[in-house]
Amino acid sequence: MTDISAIAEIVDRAAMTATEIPQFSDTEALSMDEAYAAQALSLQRRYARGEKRVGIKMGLTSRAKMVQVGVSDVIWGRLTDAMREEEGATVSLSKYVHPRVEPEIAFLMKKPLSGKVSALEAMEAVAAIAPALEIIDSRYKAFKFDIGDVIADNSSSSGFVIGQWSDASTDIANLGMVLAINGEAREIGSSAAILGHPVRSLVAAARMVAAAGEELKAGDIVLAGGATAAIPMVAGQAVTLEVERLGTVAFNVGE
Ligand code: OOG
Ligand code: MG
Repeated sequence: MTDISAIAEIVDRAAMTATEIPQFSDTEALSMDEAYAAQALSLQRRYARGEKRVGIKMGLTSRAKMVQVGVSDVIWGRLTDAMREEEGATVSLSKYVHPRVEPEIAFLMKKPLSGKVSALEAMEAVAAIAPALEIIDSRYKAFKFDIGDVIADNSSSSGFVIGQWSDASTDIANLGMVLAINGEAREIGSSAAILGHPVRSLVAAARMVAAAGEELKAGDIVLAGGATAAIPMVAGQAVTLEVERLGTVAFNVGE
């Protein structure tokens, strides 16, 4: 039988100490249920150390992301206050194993949401929308994992930066997104790459948290998932995301 609490401790320690670990699937693959149970338990360990849950992130909601990591199911993970980096901050590489950055859209919830909801119901629960950069850092060697591995590892959550909030009525169906490094465009995409429309990611989020007995709460942040492939972070990079209509969000990569 798989020891879920032992797995939770391994992934928690790996994230806390920025140390890489072998994939569980090298020896015995985790089922999705086991992996989500391990993720939930690993987050309990963070909460016990004083971190606060601030929302969730959706993952593998675009083709580009699925292709990059070779996993093609939508997944989710939890965000805590300790993962948040300020807009314009210099983010130190020392906290991470082999971080990557990817362009996202963030929702701020004004009402609780969970279970089977329509796109309209989902949008009615949104207070604001912002451009966002997610810093993902798989704790597995060579950034390689199967679906159970990545879910247990909190879906590679490790950092995020949120730009200025815009009105929730902003049309986000097909917004140009340009991820630039040191002023040079490196990944170009559209918000439509996120499940056809980012609101579908929010609909999926409501359904998936409900399956775990949880809900999206007022004040929660929901990251909709990377619209393009992620870019490895290297010291000295100035990372900027410009989203049509929503504006820009940026940070610098330090040593
Ligand atoms: C898994 C997390 C995926 C996204 O936005 O698709 C994710 C990974 O790529 O390590 O955050
Ligand atoms: Mg992401």
